[in-house]
Amino acid sequence: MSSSAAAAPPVDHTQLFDRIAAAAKNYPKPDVTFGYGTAGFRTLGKRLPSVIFSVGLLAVLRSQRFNGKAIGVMVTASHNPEADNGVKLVDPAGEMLEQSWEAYATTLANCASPAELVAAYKQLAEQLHINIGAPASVVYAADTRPSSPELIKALEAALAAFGDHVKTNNIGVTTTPILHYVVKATNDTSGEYGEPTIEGYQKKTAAAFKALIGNRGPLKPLPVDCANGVGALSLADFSKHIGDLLPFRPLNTELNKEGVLNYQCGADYVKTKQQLPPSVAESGLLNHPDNRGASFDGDADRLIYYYLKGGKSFRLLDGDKIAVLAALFIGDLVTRAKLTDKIQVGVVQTAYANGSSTKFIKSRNIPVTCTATGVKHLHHAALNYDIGVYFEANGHGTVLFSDDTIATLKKTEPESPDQDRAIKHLLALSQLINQAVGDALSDLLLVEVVLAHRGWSAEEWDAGYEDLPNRLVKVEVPDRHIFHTTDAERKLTSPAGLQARIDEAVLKVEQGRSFVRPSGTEDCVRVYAEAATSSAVDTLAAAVTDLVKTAAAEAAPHP
Ligand code: G16
Repeated sequence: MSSSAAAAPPVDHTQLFDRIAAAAKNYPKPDVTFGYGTAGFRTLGKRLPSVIFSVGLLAVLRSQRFNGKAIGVMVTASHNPEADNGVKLVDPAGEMLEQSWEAYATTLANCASPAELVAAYKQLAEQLHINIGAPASVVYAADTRPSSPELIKALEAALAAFGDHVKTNNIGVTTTPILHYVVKATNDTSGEYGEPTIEGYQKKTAAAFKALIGNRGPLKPLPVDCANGVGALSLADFSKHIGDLLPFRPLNTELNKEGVLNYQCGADYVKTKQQLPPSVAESGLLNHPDNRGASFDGDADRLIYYYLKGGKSFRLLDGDKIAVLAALFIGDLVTRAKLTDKIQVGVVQTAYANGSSTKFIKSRNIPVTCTATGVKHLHHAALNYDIGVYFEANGHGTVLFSDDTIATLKKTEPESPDQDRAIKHLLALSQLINQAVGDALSDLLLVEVVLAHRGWSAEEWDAGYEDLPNRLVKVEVPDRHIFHTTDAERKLTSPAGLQARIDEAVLKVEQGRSFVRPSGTEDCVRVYAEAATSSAVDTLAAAVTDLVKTAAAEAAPHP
């Protein structure tokens, strides 16, 4: 492996296959069927070495498909428990792997022996007309999980089989969004996106943040729950670039203690339990009504805000609230920039979006699209807008500015100082917000910018609309794969008859809505319910959970 990929001698295919087979022997496949899910492969870390090895092979093929552009490999299980791990591929523009290739990843991951793997790899290359001797480039990183170093070794073993034809860049332990950024920046031939390094990300983000805050700083200290994950590192690094402009109060920053990653902390905990992590509550940092706090997840691609109303009662500011805050602010800037005829702002959500948020956004004449769960689906839909604001309720999301929008902003001659400021702010936002993928740190800075510009506290931000009471339940079932959905995952097509029973339960409660879908990252089925009152939503969530358990038990094979 080296940086001289283009100059390497031709590849002897037979020798390459032999090297792959020899290396693959060290990574035998366990007796598990793997599937490329919502965000790549996810399961117990100890089951994954063979999968990571096969992902290394696919990353090389994918890069060759794009004439040697860099492909990313991220080793992480994000919000999952510490014992889990995962891996996903990142496409050249920093986006999630194109969906048609997910099936190829699954095929390679399920090869039972080195010989089968080589045969499948060879067949895939032939089918896709890819020259396996062509140069390739792979950028990779991992989060802080204990199983990550072993998995990185498995990835490197696969890449090493290609010798000098594969250029590699191990950027080390970092967040998922930074890996996406580095991939995008590496492939950006214009050189405008930023330096393709972790430091380049920090510098670019800090410069945009400083420009947007201007003389509105320093901002009030912000407690940030880092979920005992890699976000703690990037937050500390970033802090050095902005000094006291936004003083962080980092919490849950234990990276070397066993069992603490995502445990009783982090964005998923807050969103699911609808309460402060005990550590944040105990810190007392939120006791003042004007204070706000934020939680990342284990790889810092999700962000949830919260505050204590009156210094006491917990209020959640989730992905929906962030989407509304961002969309209205950006919409106002577009109006002030006098570009409403050229730039359309739209919002993309999933079925998990609170019904009140969707209603509120529509009431402001902002179009809303609903997609299936998974950043890949939202990102794709957001590209249909000039400025696409996409957020999952769980705190995953970003804002995408189309190339045409950037060009329009750059070429518009302002006729007033206010129009000039609005254009400059929009351009700075496009630099601040990670254009590759949802990013907890850059989203946090976006929220802080909007609050500073509006002069709002968290409570004022929250005042726009009232969430309908809602519940999110994880239901463990013998086989989640029997659950199939349609209509952006809002309806079940199987098990037979279950959807009709859910519909009946929904009709019994005021403003009821509920849906069921299999998780793509955990071994469970997720039940979402919302209704007019807290007791009604409890009743609905319990009823649907029971229906799911009964249907799953009926479908399970009897001993
Ligand atoms: C991943 C995906 C998200 C998705 C989440 C939960 O998040 O990137 O788009 O919302 O999984 O998915 P599911 O309900 O299918 O388990 P993360 O933070 O784990 O990478």
